[in-house]
Amino acid sequence: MNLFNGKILAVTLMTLLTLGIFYSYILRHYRFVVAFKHKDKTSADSLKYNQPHLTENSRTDVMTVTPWLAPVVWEGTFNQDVLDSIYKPKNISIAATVFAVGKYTMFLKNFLESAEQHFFVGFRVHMHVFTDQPNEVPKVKMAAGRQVMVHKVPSLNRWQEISARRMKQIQDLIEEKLRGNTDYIFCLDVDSKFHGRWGTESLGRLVTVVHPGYYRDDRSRFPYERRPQSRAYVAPGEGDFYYCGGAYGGLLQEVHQLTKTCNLNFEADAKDGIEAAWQEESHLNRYMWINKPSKVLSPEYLWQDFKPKNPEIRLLRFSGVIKNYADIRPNV
Ligand code: UD2
Repeated sequence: MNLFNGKILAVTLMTLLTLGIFYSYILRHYRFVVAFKHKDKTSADSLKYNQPHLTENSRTDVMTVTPWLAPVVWEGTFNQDVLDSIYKPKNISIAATVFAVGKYTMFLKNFLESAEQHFFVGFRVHMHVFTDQPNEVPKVKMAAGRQVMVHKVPSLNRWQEISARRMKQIQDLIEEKLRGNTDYIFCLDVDSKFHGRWGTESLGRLVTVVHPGYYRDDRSRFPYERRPQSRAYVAPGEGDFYYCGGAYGGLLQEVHQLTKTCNLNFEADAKDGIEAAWQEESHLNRYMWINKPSKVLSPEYLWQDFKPKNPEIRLLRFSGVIKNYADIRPNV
């Protein structure tokens, strides 16, 4: 009898154990199915792409990370599908500013049309055009979720002022119109055209572009402001790269801090009767020396049409057009 009861007990325990294992398997499988069903199709984990290898580098001909560990973005260093799949579900909003004062309105059509083809395609973009002649802003067909917004600004009779005053107007735009509805902002020169993708790979906290004219040079040749009495001063033996005034950006609050600081320094210099060698570009360079950018864009992101393409430039994305300064600027 005892033996019989023992056998029943053992069989019961075995059955319960088997059922338990089977139940936990079903439960795990069921959870997996549920998770799979709810998976966002645009998220990175649904993408198939080549395995990244720590012992391989896709670009060995150029610097791909700065000494302060900021990525330097070149064609071949990123996977655009992975990046887009990270930012797409976030529904980010990107603002771009562009100034066209006086004869520079002639550049707007190409700038805006090429931006539609290459600048954050498929994302929410607001192009903020600042001009003294709103009637001269061309009507450009924009994709859904993208818009041109025109802001009237006074015409000035010195190109140096037009260029430098942009910082204050960008600061005001952020404070008055963009806070709370925009994630990232890029500030761009109008006398330029997009030729290739400029997208999510360029996003970062504080983003700047290395100037195409100086990236192979020793820093002693960079055209930094060299007079110590200017707030844009960079001492000999200092400075990382020479950055363009024609393209920079990042998170809204970071660009706010940058434009506010550069503008304050520009104004304080003006009170002292000094204008930095390259106006706001000099102040930007000083700022980036002190506040290291979190992402550095290679000169693919602002080339100059008059320069032959160097071999390290595998994809030209944005480039300054050839222009006759004497014809288009209000002063020489
Ligand atoms: C460089 C910089 C520029 C700025 C300037 C120094 C690049 C590619 N460009 O360009 O950003 O830092 O040095 O001040 O890095 N503008 C007008 N109307 C005018 C004059 C200028 O709208 O009459 C605006 C326009 O948006 C133009 C920008 O100011 O793109 C810069 O002026 P620029 O292109 O004449 O200056 P540049 O070529 O010396």
